[in-house]
Amino acid sequence: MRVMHMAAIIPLFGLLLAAAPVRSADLSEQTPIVVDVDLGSKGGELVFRPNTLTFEAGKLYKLVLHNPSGSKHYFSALRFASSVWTRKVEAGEAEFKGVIREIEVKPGGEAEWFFVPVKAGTFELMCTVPGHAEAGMVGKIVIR
Ligand SMILES: [Cu+2]
Repeated sequence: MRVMHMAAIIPLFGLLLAAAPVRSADLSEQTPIVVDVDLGSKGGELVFRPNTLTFEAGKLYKLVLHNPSGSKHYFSALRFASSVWTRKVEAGEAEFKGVIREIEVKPGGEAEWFFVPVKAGTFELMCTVPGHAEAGMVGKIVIR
């Protein structure tokens, strides 16, 4: 009796598996959601614009860091950086793969950070150039 039940269940299970939709498990193959942020301003203000960034876990983002100012700035959010999976960073003619901790953008420069947030939380963002955070170059990043 027991053997007959198993014989009836196994083909059914196979049918369910065959009917499951085929979906790519490769999150890095998504089309990235583009988010732009300015580090500093043309007028020399020590700000991030916008100063609050919100991301959703599991989606691929392309965060474009622009520096329209005349001095270098850092995008530094260490706890945030360890809560995302970095696909790559593109800057100039180079592409960087691996764990990213912080990014410095030179005057007039730009960097593109491709990542998938993996852990929810609220994180502090700051520029680590001496005096900049104190002058207001701070922000907040939310992963939900
Ligand atoms: Cu700065």
